[in-house]
Amino acid sequence: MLPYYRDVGVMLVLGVTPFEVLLGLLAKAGDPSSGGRQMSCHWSYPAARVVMRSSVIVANLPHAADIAYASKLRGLAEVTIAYFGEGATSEGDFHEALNFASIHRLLVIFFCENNGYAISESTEKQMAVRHVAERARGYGMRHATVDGNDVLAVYEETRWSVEEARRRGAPKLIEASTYRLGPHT
Ligand SMILES: Cc1ncc(C[n+]2csc(CCOP(=O)(O)OP(=O)(O)O)c2C)c(N)n1
Ligand SMILES: [Mg+2]
Repeated sequence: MLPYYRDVGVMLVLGVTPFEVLLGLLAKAGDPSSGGRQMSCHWSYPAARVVMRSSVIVANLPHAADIAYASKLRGLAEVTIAYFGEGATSEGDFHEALNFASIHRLLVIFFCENNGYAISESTEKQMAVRHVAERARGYGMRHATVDGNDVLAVYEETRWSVEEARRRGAPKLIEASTYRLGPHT
């Protein structure tokens, strides 16, 4: 699991407690991600197989493809999930990661949380397609769109996609549509 900095929800589902989230926000030694040394929400949680992300947008996607490649070489049915914003899809690493995952038929779910903005750039200003999911076709990859404000729909789609990845032996791109209600940070 390679979560994004928006993924408090993902981390709570994986077993991180609200108290531990607050320890991270207040840079306390008990913060499970980094002992309070990294910026908050830069998750790391070895017990749940969560890999620490860097602050560099999209860098977690090639890492996800590489981890899935390692799983394949080891003959394991592990599925890797990487989360990111729609802004990440305008950067080169996004395309390299999806291309690599598709060619090698890796068990990786690319999960885009499209909140309409990348800091101050609206979606229309940074991509010529309406939906991030449309980009999957260029890599011969399956895709799905889901209402990102419907937690049960997101859970269902994710669960289904993990099983589908194992069954088909192939990656998938999910786009969850949501809206950024507040400022960037
Ligand atoms: C490579 C890189 N460029 C720029 C930044 C600065 N930056 C941090 S968050 C962000 C916007 C990301 O937008 P999006 O991917 O849509 O995610 P969101 O914050 O909207 O969830 C940018 C440009 C960065 N961290 N890394
Ligand atoms: Mg965004």
